[in-house]
Amino acid sequence: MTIDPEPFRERAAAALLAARDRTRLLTSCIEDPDLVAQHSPLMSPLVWDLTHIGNQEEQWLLRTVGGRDALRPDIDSVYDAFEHPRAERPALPLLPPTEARDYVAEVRGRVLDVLERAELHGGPLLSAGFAFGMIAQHEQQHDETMLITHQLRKGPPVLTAPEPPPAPTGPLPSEVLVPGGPFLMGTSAEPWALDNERPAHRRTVSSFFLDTTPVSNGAYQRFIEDGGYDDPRWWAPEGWAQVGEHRLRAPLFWRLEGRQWLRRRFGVTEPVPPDEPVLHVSWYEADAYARWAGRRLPTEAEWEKAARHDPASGRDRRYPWGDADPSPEHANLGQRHLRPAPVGSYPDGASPLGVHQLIGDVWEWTASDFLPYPGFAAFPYREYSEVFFGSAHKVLRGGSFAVDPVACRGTFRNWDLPVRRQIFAGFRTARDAGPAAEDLI
Ligand code: AVJ
Ligand code: FE
Repeated sequence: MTIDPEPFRERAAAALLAARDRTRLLTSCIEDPDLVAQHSPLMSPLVWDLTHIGNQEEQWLLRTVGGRDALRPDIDSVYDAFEHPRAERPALPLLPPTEARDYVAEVRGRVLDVLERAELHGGPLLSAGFAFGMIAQHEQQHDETMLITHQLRKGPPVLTAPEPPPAPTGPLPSEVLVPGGPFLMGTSAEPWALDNERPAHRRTVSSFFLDTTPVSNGAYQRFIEDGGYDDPRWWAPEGWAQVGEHRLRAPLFWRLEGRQWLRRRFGVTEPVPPDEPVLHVSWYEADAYARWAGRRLPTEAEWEKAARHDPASGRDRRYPWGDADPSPEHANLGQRHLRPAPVGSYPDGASPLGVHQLIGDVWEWTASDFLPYPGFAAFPYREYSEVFFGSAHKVLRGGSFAVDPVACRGTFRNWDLPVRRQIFAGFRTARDAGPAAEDLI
């Protein structure tokens, strides 16, 4: 007789497997000394991320959910992100690459055994397999972090991927009117949504115009050439200070050769493609561009309404295209390509109002601070979200080409410091529609 497995087990095993394939790719394409080296003080050595992935999996899935004995309790503290800031991690007694690989493989073997046949513990942690979904998302998030480290690393290219599909020809309107009114923000239904996305609650936004696509490199270049980096009028005071202190002239990884902008991308130096969403700008740069353009960044609520609300049915869906899981026709996700796709790509992923590329390509900076929703409850640990709430961090939405579908939804919230430039972030702009627009609706 076979035991009837709970329906989440297959999905959980597939999500863990997909994450591990990617982790293996990112940690096997360079030699061991490059795994141990620190390629930027902003990042951990890759081998720290690798073992941290396994250690989190051991703590949550093996010990808590599986009720099994600890495998390596002695290393918990070395791989606790809160005990050791990134800059200090190279000096820690890290497991060397071979031991790190053996450790994560051993944890995974035991976890799959737990998943397949054991009695599972954990109450709400296990509802719809949440703990497994959380750990698969955690691994994918560190895979994106490791991809950022690869981008910062000097040296010849080691990663390859096919080019994204070309954008369909034909001009799109530059902006779309999103009608004001209430919608349901956040979720209480999505089984693997993280604590900061919960609970679903009513929000009302006024009518606003939103860019049809993310801001392109070509548009951003016009800001540069118009002296955007020389004019304090466009900048928040802290942003202007960053421009001065670090002599910013352009997005991270760009440099001018003669009159041409070049960029470095995963070890390749190439001309900046004008039709691609701009990448590697800080919140301050995004904010300054928007002010220069006579516009502003959208709030987080505006972004989510544009991405989820279907005015025809009045429903709030999981994605701009509806409730179906993302496919390669919908969005540029999952490191399938090593760059954003040209603006106007993915017509099948557009929202009912015709907003493109809300999901995938580039994380989009929003105007909003990272704050809890009404009714927020930290789950399962305060250090995932709660300790970051406040005015220090800005919210990013939509996910980049480096985000896996398991860690990407219309409700998903990312956050970072407004000075950050190494993350795969761009933006789009908005403007108030004003009372006159109510007549257009
Ligand atoms: C949600 C991307 C900001 O990488 O710092 C990883 C995700 N949390 N391990 C981060 C996370 C714990 C987090 N971000
Ligand atoms: Fe982590």
